[in-house]
Amino acid sequence: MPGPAHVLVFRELPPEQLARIQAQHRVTMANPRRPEQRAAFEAALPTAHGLIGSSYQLTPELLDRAPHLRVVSSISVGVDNYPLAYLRGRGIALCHTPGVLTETTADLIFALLLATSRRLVELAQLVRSGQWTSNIGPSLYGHDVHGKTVGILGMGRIGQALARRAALGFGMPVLYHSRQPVPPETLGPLAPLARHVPRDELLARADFVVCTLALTEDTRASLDAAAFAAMKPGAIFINGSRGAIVDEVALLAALDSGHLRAAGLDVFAAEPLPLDSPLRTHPQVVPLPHAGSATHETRQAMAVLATDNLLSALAGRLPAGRVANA
Ligand code: 8YV
Repeated sequence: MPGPAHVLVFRELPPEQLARIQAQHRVTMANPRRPEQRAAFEAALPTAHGLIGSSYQLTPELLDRAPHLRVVSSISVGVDNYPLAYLRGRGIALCHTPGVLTETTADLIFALLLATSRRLVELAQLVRSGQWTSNIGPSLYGHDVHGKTVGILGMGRIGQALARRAALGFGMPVLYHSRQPVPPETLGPLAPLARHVPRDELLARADFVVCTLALTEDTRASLDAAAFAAMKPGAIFINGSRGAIVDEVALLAALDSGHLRAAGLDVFAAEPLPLDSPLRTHPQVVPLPHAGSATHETRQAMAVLATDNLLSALAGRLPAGRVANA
């Protein structure tokens, strides 16, 4: 593309990444999630060649207002905020940041397994509130994590990283369900330890059911009342991918009935979680603010890769993080 482009930055970037873009292109900073910046965001669309950001649904209606758009670079691995077919139809490159957040996100998901099963939030609150006045008794005991069966829905990079932690670090039998079994050469040391099973078998046998699925039309609301009912009594449900995959009303019912022991949730159908959501204060829920990739190291790596992707695409080169089939 001859000459400088116009780049619309719709999520805050680290200053040095912003400077890399400003060194080559004209930049407009406008985060539409901030109501006072929405007008500036929409005013910049008609002349934008590139968009970089995350956490905002870019609809075809919005993108129709950007006739010169050549690339959307998302600071995320998930691409559920973007209309893939529409972008493909217009020949607009969509880029994301796979790989750089895998281990960080798997760490947090595994922390949710430990926090729910060992009741870490309750116990910390007991101490913080000054109520630790004697040895804790059975009413505050948790349940072991090591040696229990973990069932992973979706066995992509994050699912496999989680399986490694579980199988190799905690001696946990691993069951997983995905469209296709993962080739043994890809699983590596996990190959003899992680079994691909039908979804219903996973739900019926797992002590921990962990969702690492991408949000697609197939997975939207797929974890519903029937799925929760199929889970083992006393199982713990963990969601580290997208809230819209879960029927939250059905999840609450499964917790309130006592069928599920607990839920660890880093993602919700509406984010930030509305104050009136019963999931926010439910005694058996450990709720986190979509913090999967939220470490200094990883958010920096995501910003660098997203900036690389944007600059490559605007220079007519194939970006490393180009989303396949988009
Ligand atoms: C992002 C994530 O931080 O990468 C993803 O898909 O969910 C997180 O790492 C989040 O999307 C940004 O809002």
